[in-house]
Amino acid sequence: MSQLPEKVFNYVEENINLCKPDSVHICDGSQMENDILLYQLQKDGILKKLPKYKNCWLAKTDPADVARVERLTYISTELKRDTIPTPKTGVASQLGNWMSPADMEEQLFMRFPECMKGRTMYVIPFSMGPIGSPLSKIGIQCTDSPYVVASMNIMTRMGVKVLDSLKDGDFVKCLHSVGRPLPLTAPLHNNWPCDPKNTLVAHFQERNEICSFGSGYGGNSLLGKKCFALRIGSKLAQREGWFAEHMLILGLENSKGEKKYIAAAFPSACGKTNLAMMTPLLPGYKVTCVGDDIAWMRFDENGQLRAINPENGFFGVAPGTSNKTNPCAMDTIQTNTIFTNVAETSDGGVFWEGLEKEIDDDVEITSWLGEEHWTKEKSSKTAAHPNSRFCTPASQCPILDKEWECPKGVPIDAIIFGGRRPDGVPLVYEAFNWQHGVFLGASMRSEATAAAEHKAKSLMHDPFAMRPFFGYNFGDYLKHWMSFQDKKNLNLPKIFHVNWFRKNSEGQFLWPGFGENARVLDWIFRRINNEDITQKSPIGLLPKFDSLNLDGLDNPVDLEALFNIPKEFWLDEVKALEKYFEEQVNVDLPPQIREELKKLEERVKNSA
Ligand code: GTP
Ligand code: SPV
Ligand code: MN
Repeated sequence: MSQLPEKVFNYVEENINLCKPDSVHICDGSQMENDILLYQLQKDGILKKLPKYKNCWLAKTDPADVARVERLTYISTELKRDTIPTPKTGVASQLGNWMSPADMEEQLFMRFPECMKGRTMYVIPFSMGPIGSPLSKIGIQCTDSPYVVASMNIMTRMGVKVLDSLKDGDFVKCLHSVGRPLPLTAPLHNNWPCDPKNTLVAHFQERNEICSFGSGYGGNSLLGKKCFALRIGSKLAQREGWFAEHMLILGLENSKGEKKYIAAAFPSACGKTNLAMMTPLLPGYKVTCVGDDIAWMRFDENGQLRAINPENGFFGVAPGTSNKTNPCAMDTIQTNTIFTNVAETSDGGVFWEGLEKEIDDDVEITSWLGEEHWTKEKSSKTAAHPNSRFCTPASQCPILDKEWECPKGVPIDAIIFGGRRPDGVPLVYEAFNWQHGVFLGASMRSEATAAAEHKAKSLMHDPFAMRPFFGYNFGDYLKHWMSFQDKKNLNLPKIFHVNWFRKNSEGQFLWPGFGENARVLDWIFRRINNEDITQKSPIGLLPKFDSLNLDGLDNPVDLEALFNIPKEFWLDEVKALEKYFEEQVNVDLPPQIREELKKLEERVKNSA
């Protein structure tokens, strides 16, 4: 304790006085510490060893604690307007939840005092981004969950070594408790302590502080991820002139050895991990992975946009991951991985929807809910929870980019937006310019997924894939993005929109997706080189006839169905966007976005 820098010491002491843990453990980040922790987690029945693999573990949570809780996630600023745009009268904001710092203090005071009694408080110094990179930031998380420590050890650079680069500098304060002091007053489910009734995830922007109570799961508890890297991060980025985004980063190399880096924002569970690790099915191309979820980006002194991945591991959606769809992820998770809420097999392995063809016929499956001899035919429930995840070290990814820890970041040549759009939205199109590109980000919509508490299948607005993660007023966020248009000597990347999820009238995907998405990346690559392969459409630049490389595709695709732009659909889309912007962003909407919407409407109206 006494070796901690003074500011850190004071923060830890405050938390000890508030939460009253029985003991305190400062994480050194060593292998031995991790081994002991995993042993303890196993002894306490929180993790189960998976003997089929090396150092792999299974956690099953309380079934009431399986995803982020957006409605219990708040940003606290003195002025409400600094957190969310004032919606139109009578409309509830969908762009985040605000509470005044005073009211939030009161809420926290009802939860945190003595919340760690009988437990150990772990102090985790961690770096988001390579240690010492000028783009990196440091956090200190105090938590009473050893599962969180083991996960943070994978997801961040963690341990006392981080404190060297802190010196007198500032850090983001992160306090987390599962909210179940000992002795327990009610039994646990699956030995998973949590307090869903009192869950609260709070962010104080003015003092770079996060307090999370009651949930042990994912983005609620691994505070470096969504809370720090996106919500606090986006605010830091606005103040300091950079971007903190819900984006993957990939490297793309063609057969001539020419290389580009691309960042892409898709909403949760819409394909970032898959794209970041894809095995291209278009010969000649190589994809390398820099990050699968979050990008911190800044223009350098030459006006080149550069990105780092602030994370150190992947917290990826398990269902749908297989050797067919994502062999690189499958390779990555064979060792040193913590699985949460997946099903287990009688040979000591894991199972989830999508692995049907990859398990032996004679193994038995036990579902995430503990249903033994689970079969698809017999059971009404899925084997794995739809938001079940693997937590695995990035360093194990077979296609990890050589420059992934480069302190100055990798140069970004294109930005992609996308989502799950069953109708009307073409496979790929390019923005006319930066302003139109920002409009495309602002206009993103997608089918709801299991990564949060929403009902699936409804179409939700999810601008920039950031709706659950904005750290400040979305109108101001748009102004921040727009501000770069007028800055001198910036090499603004081209912006694209993709949709792997368009369906035919039978409800089948029109595009094979996964490794075949390399064909779309190829088109984007050639556009970065300014090849003349576009044609104008009312919504943006579409691939010229025949410019998308379809050579060697297993099954023919219906290009007309993939690329047509139905006039009625787009007139409705314009109306939906107009309503959304008017109701949700209201007076905070930058005029340029309103202008782009008007121009879109005109172009669609005047189209054939
Ligand atoms: P978060 O970690 O929640 O941010 O999700 P993500 O954006 O990383 O999504 P991920 O890559 O894990 O994919 C989520 C789901 O989408 C999985 O079930 C995938 O199988 C599916 N998916 C990914 N790419 C494609 C694609 O190109 N086509 C189709 N049809 N499905 C895809
Ligand atoms: C997401 O929901 O976008 C995730 C998972 O990446 S979580 O860490 O739970 O936010
Ligand atoms: Mn994500």
